[in-house]
Amino acid sequence: MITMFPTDTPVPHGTGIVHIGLSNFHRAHQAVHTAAALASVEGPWGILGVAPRSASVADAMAAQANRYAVVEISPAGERVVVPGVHTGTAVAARDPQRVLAALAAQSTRIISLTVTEQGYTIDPRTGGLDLDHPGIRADLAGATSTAVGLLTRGLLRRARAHGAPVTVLSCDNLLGNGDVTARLAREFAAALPADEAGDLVPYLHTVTFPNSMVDRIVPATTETTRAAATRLLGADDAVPVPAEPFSMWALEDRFAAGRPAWEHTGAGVPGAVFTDDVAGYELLKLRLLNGTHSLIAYLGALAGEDLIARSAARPSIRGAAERVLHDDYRPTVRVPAGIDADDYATTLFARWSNTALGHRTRQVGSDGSLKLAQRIPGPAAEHLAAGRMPHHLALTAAAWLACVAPSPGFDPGPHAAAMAEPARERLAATASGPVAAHVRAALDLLGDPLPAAFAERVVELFGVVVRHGVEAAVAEAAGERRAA
Ligand code: CS2
Repeated sequence: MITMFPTDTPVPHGTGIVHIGLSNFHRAHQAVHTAAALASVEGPWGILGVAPRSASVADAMAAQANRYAVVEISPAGERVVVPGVHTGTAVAARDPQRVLAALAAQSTRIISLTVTEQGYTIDPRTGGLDLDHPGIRADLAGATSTAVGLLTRGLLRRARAHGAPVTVLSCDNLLGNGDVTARLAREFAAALPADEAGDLVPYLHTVTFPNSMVDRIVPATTETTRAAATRLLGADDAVPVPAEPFSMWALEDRFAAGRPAWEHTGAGVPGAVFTDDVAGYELLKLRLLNGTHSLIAYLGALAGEDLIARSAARPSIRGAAERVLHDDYRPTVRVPAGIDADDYATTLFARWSNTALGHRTRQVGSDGSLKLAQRIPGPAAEHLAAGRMPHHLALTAAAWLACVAPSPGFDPGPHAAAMAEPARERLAATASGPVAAHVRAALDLLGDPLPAAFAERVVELFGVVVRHGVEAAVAEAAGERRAA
């Protein structure tokens, strides 16, 4: 039996969007903003939600007429929104031909992505496509196992079938996410056999790749989320999504074949901002929010905290977070017109203090080698070039390493152990050797080579964390104690 939840959103006519990555984030961000847009201006903007591999969310949504609840949670209370904008779901690994056909359909005007930092198969040394990645190698030979392979093969079909315009919209936390996606698609196309490349390369020039900044804290679904959804909907939902009330989206208005009226407020979220200064929004968010978030997560996990809100409530971690945000990140960003940096920072600390949300340190701490590549080397290089040591960026790197590849004999605790880290094995290989070499190998994974002085500071702080713990390392980074 199909459960229909009540929704204010009219069922969209037409599926103008194919979205790759049926994550909680997509379902609580782009889907809700699309519901707001459609409530104001109708259009063919239904979304086909494509899960890359796992069928669980796709199948559960299909059994619920593609609907689910977004449960907004804050200490002030709970509220439910049912976006109702998906017109179908698919699983790429199970049904690649159906997904390729949808990507190639003339009615598809936007292909959007939330595949997380690691889903882009980037080589951190070049910032371009990792042509040695086994999935990319398979996809160049005809498979569709990676997001870049799937997307680009879909675009090749479009080029061959009709050449109708389309926009590719990345909604992940990557600096210049549209530009990066365009580069990856071009590099994939260039590596294809000559006949395929010959058809695809000219078509790619017609595809637009707007940059976008996305922001909403969206934890993993738990039994608490399900219970809240049941209470608020009066029906069971197998796949509800918890989210904070805050949501923000800033995009470049470069859409080759139209777009939903995302500038409209509704469904509990403010309208998206269309701007030529997405870079300003991205830097502000990736550094002040995501960078500081990482430090709170790693220090918190090491201090035994399961939740971000409880970590941020510890005076020492709160102090370190203030320092990394104000001393190390803020001087490296140009605040976009209309945003007050002090208010922005104050709001961040309020968002991180949402005790009801249940956002876990292990979630923010996962995939650190890929996330920190976006959060540490750029701002660190700026400070070091100006002759200043960014102590709290060094502390972030040290705390990450202590969580995912500690020295033998140091137990980082269960929350650190539960963090996913694709480079865990590689990092483990150097963990029992000299700390300087271990730190160097870890920093190399983050890309941009940083001056030796930064690595030395990470070595010192890593030593303090594993010998004396979080409080001592925070004091050391703040200059209140000498390295022991
Ligand atoms: C977090 C982000 O997991 C993380 O790395 O920093 O997911 C963060 O919650 C979102 O980007 C908020 O928009």
